[in-house]
Amino acid sequence: LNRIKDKTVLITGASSGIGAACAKEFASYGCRLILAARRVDRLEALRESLQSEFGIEIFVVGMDVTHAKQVEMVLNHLPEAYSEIDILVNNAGLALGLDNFIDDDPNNWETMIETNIKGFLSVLRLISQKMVRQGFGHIINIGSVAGVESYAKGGVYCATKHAVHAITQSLREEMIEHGIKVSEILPGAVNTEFSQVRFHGNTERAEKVYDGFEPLQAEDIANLIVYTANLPLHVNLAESLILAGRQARATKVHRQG
Ligand code: NDP
Ligand code: 8X3
Repeated sequence: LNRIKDKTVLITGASSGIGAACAKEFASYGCRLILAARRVDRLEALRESLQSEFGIEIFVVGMDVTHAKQVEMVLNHLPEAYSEIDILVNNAGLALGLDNFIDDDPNNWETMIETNIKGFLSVLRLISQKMVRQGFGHIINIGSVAGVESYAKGGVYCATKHAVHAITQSLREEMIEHGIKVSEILPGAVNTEFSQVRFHGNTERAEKVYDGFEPLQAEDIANLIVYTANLPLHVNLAESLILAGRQARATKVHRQG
């Protein structure tokens, strides 16, 4: 049953990985899409391919979530046809570095906090306000297994995802009186550009993360996100922890070969 046909979906971080896979999955349900990220060339290419495959309406916009003013300009001035947002996939985010705390580069911390907490909040605030005015909506925040446990060398990334987890739980409580659902997806190891970004383009180190086991794919997460969005109004799949088949915790993976 398709309950989300013609719904308008805003996806942040749509230029790659989980966000791009979500764009395709929502497109296959006939949704109207707003795709946001910094790399507009990638978004344009995605728009072309999804429009020709699914014939849907797509609005592409360059938006750096760390620039609060830009986020406000973009989200408060959406074209008329896209001005009501039914579903937010608040996905833009990144990890930088995997080093002992005492050796780590504080610039990495700064960027993760700016993006995963403050950028995440900028989008969340404006869209929550919009949804309350509309009287409907569904917010789907992308947390992480790192938001419910912590591991050595990843303290600050884990902290940012713990923030996503806390804010999601808190907002869920505030939004029930407005009929707005707030959900969180908490993925384990997903093979996207995540590790390339984390290790500043060191492909060898990035590939090692997924050595010897089959990681999740972006499409696995997109399927769960769309499943969550497509549930009936009286059901909220509030928190979904999704791990790889051979994964028990963030850093506990069974590797073979
Ligand atoms: P990717 O690196 O493939 O995608 C990240 C996306 O975030 C890109 O589209 C990027 O777009 C966007 N982004 C990053 N910084 C900004 C910014 N300042 N402004 C706007 N957009 C930005 O990684 P994933 O798809 O894996 O990551 C998506 C989300 O999933 C993140 O929040 C991540 O923390 C989370 N996650 C990932 C897991 C994994 O193992 N891969 C596991 C658990 C959670 P652009 O660079 O064009 O701006
Ligand atoms: C990404 C998953 O385990 O690298 O959030 O932190 S992990």
